[in-house]
Amino acid sequence: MTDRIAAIEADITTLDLDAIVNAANEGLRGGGGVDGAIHRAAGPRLLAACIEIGGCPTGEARITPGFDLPADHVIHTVGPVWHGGDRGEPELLANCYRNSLALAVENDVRSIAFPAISCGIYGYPVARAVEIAVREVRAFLGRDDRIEQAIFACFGEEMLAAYEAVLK
Ligand code: AR6
Repeated sequence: MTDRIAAIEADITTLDLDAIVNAANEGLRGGGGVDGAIHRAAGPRLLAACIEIGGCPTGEARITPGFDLPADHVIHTVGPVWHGGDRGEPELLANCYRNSLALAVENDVRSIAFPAISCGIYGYPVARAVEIAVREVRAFLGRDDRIEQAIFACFGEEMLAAYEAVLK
């Protein structure tokens, strides 16, 4: 069970998996952070596919091809903006992981990587977000064996340490 979930220090755009998850915004129009990196690496067809989809409410997920990325698919999910924690942020963040994984299995995705959704521009406290991410991915993989590998792609040593503290 534990070997199906791992945290590694990596630029998520370099990972050759069935899917990588993007921490997008509701407009699905690209942006900064990991979203910008994914759009740059996937090429302009990704933005065209996102425009076609139209948008994605916070907590939900949408799927596109990976285009020029090594990954076959991009699952775009929209994390909550942190407002202090009493505006449903924990549940919305949990929904990002649940809905991304549900969409993954619907699309025969067996290997997937997540960035630390909401932990950058959206300001979610890292320790709290990591706890939710690990809890939700563990719970999903525990009840569904179709995901063979789930990776937390950490940008920087500090983020890796935050995941390792919760995973062990
Ligand atoms: N690989 C892995 N992780 C990364 C990468 C990368 N290449 N680049 C950044 N990170 P953020 P959010 C980490 O801000 O907080 C965008 O403008 C980063 O260090 O990308 O959900 C969207 O369009 C941080 O730990 O996402 C939205 O408007 C984590 O990814 C908004 O930002 C998430 O940081 C979403 O904000």
